[in-house]
Amino acid sequence: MYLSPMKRAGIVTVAGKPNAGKSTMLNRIVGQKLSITSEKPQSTRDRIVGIRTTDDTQMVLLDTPGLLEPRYELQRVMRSTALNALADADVVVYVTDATLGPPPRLEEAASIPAAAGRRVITVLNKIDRLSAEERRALVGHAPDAIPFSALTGEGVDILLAAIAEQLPESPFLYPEDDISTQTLRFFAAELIRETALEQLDEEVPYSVACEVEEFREDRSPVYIRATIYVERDSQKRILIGEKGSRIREIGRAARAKIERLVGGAVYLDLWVKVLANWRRNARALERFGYRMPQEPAS
Ligand SMILES: Nc1nc2c(ncn2[C@@H]2O[C@H](COP(=O)(O)OP(=O)(O)OP(=O)(O)O)[C@@H](O)[C@H]2O)c(=O)[nH]1
Ligand SMILES: [Mg+2]
Repeated sequence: MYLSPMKRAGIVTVAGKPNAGKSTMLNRIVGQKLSITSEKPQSTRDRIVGIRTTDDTQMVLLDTPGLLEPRYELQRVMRSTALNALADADVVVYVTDATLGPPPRLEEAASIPAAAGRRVITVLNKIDRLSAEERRALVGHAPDAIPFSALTGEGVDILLAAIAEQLPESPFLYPEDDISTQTLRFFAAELIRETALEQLDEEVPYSVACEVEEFREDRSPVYIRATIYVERDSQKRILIGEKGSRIREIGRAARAKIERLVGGAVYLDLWVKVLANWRRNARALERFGYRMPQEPAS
């Protein structure tokens, strides 16, 4: 009798310090741009789900906000989101920035207690930025970590094999064709926020939130009405720019990204509003869909 080999499936949480390259890695592994990326730290604020399914293995990858010491409510929510995703993990991929030298242990980097049984694969990301000599020295210091580049794809096969080996035997958790559990509407809001991150400087990008109020897929072009929120009038003026030039440029670039996402023409109706100090306001955070801490974040 022929028995088909047992499948493997599980949750793979991608965690680490801000700006280490977690989101770029998730996109590389899933093979599609899902999670927004930015050269500015703290771009990811929520748990982003990306699913990679091959013949016998399904990885449900959770991208997470960079781990840091929170200074205000939004950062507390981000930290608790990351810690909850770590608690849910079958396997943790700890992404570190190779240009910063030998990485501390995850527990140290994240100021969390060591958890017995947590399976952690450490990745030395951005290895493409090291000289051959720097690379040899780093690998000597961290022999168990995987040299990796989310940018060039170096190390991907080694990482995927290491993850697969650690995943529990299990039937698939989602249909084989799914690549995420989040909606197009959610990703559209994220792409608008990513574009704002690209085009704004200093404090303004951190004060930006985006809400999609209407998403009409039954229309052609797809109609999307969205609002970018900032925290102060002065930020609103910067965001709108001279005679509306800045917001028009953000809208144009964001629309092009959303068109790639939905695979068709989009009409983006973009507005700017002020919601004073929303980052420090639990009610506002909830309204933007950020997950409030279920337990006190450590
Ligand atoms: N050279 C190089 N740059 C990389 C690599 N991976 C990511 N980057 C860059 O590093 C920056 C941060 O990448 P992200 O993927 O946004 O980092 P993140 O860890 O998700 O950051 P947060 O969400 O803010 O915590 C971006 O400018 C990326 O293009 C890599 O392997 N090599
Ligand atoms: Mg990120």
